[in-house]
Amino acid sequence: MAHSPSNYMEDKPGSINGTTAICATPEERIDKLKSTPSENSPIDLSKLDGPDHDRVAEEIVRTAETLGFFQVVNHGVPVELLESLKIAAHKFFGQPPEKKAAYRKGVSPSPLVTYGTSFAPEKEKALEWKDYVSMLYTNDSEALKVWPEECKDVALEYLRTSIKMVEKILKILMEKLGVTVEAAKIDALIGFKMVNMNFYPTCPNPELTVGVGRHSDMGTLTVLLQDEIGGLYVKVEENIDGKQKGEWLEIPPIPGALVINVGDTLQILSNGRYKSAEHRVRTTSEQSRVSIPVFTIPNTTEKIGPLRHLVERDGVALYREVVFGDYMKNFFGNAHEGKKSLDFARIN
Ligand SMILES: O=C(O)CCC(=O)C(=O)O
Repeated sequence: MAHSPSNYMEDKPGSINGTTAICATPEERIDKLKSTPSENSPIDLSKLDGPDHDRVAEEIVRTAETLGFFQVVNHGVPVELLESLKIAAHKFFGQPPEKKAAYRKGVSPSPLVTYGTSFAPEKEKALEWKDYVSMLYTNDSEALKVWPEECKDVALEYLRTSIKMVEKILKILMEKLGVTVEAAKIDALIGFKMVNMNFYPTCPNPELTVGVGRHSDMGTLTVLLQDEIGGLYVKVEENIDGKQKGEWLEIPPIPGALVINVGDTLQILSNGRYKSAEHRVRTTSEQSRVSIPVFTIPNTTEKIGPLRHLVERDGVALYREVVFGDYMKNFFGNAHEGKKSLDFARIN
């Protein structure tokens, strides 16, 4: 590949200049023809408040136990806000490179805001074809003070409204594990919150690159808004509903819907019952794409391990107890490599 995206920010010597830096290795490239779109209908969360509560709750549990990925509608995040978020993301990334570079690691005026490219550029064999801005949440007034002007108001409203939905879904998933759900426990599991905005510039040769490499999320639940371009793929972990283990399903954009995925923390807590979802992103040559995840993550001091009664029931613990801060350090210390992040806690 001769050239990098026009507003790609990475300038480390020896990385973006070499052709290998942005060409994914053949086994990591995404063959669109070797994947099928997921046909799962989105789950209507408003039905949790009516007579269909149990059926909808069961559907959430079942998808968390199988694919670890589902889409939701009537989720409580206003649809107009979703549109404003996409506009704000384009506004942020459409700025001149030097404006965005002001938020790079090491120079950003606040440790809560980081602008970067790829996941762990110094570790990856090939850079991901994306830029991102990451906004860590501590409290409203700090967010409004230090998050980028172009997107702070909508990002904060998105965080507030999606957290309510996350709490609802998490409560259902924890209850199904037989856990009495105290507000404090839920708070600890999603104590650390972050809104990211991802920008995937158009790519002249999408078949040679990756937008985001294969990975699972480290946290509890992730909420994702994707625009109408498409390109998000999830790996089928076990044969189910006519889908074969190892197959990649495309999660099609659905207007007004949000994508939810299970993270490693829930897989560990549930002793493997809930599946953190391995996913990746393909770029396109036609239009740039934006996606906006909200990551909900345990507090760094929280101890994460399989729930005791599940270990008793299963007769074996699949994971050891880890302090979440250590898990996180290991996660960020390595390049994306599927669900390898879970090995840090796995008991062989
Ligand atoms: O862009 C997407 O659809 C997914 C992004 C993602 O996986 C991430 O930011 O970790």
